[in-house]
Amino acid sequence: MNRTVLVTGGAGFIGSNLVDVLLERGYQVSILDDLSTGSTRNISHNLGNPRLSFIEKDINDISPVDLQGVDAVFHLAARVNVVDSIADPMEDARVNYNGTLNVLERCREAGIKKVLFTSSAAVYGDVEEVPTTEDASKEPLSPYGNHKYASGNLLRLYNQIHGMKNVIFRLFNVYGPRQDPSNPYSGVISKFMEWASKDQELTIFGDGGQTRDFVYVKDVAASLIMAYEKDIEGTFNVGTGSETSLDHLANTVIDVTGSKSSIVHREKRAGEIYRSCCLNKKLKSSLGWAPDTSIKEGLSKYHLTLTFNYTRVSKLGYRDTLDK
Ligand code: UD2
Repeated sequence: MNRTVLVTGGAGFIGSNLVDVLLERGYQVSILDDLSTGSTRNISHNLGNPRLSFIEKDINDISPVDLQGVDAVFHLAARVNVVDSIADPMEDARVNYNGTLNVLERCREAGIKKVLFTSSAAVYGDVEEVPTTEDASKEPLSPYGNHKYASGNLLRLYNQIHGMKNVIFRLFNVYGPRQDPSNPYSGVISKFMEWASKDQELTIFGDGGQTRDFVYVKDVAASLIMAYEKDIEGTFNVGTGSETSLDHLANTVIDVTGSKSSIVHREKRAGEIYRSCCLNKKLKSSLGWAPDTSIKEGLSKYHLTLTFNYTRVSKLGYRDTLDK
């Protein structure tokens, strides 16, 4: 197998974790990232690696030169803020839809045979079927979800018309090292971990009974690589298949971090779905393994990376998951 790959969004939260595992497994990796939300901080520990190159560029400007010698593209670059996508749907479309189209067009011209794309649970909207299968209805509630869905359709079209193979991963609530807690709409776990480390209150919006399927970022990275190495194709939910309530999450964060934080409940967020969880049978049967780090285990590993030398601990984390 050719081990030269390009990762769009490789300086972001999920992308940089993916790059760590790719390099560990001996791949030659190009990162293409415009650093709009990603950061060189996330990849600085790898910048001296001769098997890594970094191209600072918007996915709308990707050129044939960037794809020379590349066998497959992991397309992760995106604007991920749902609220921003409602405030500025044109910009969301420019990056999340047109950007994907440009990646596919340049890949077609360069003769690239496979694109692996990270879509989102946001394509389903407020679906009745929980746990949710890949075939559930798709009624996205935001331009972000809509553009992720439409981009998945582009990949299917490129498969039908040009024979380009694809993997579409619909990610549920991903958490772990390098998730940025600074935005009001950052992932809840990154915020809880930060508050807990300072013994500040953990704020739960609503009654705390709402659930999410929290999946550890290293499991997502390992699954993406397995999907490439096993040459599977198609659309897959990526989650643990377990629901965790926000009350349980907050208590587990306090437990794992040994924090003195208390928990407060505030008014629920408008327009929010109550339950979210995936059925991950399709991914499990196709890969023979799936993201299934328990919430307590994932939070403990995440906490370790915040507390001790990140690179050393993260390597242990990868070894754990890939050796399964
Ligand atoms: C997730 C995705 C989003 C989109 C959406 C689709 C993340 C970070 N976001 O949004 O991109 O795909 O799913 O359904 O994965 N909460 C609190 N306190 C806080 C912050 C959040 O209680 O300080 C609650 C929030 O009300 C919600 C849960 O935590 O019930 C998860 O919130 P989130 O913002 O991490 O993710 P979510 O599911 O809204």
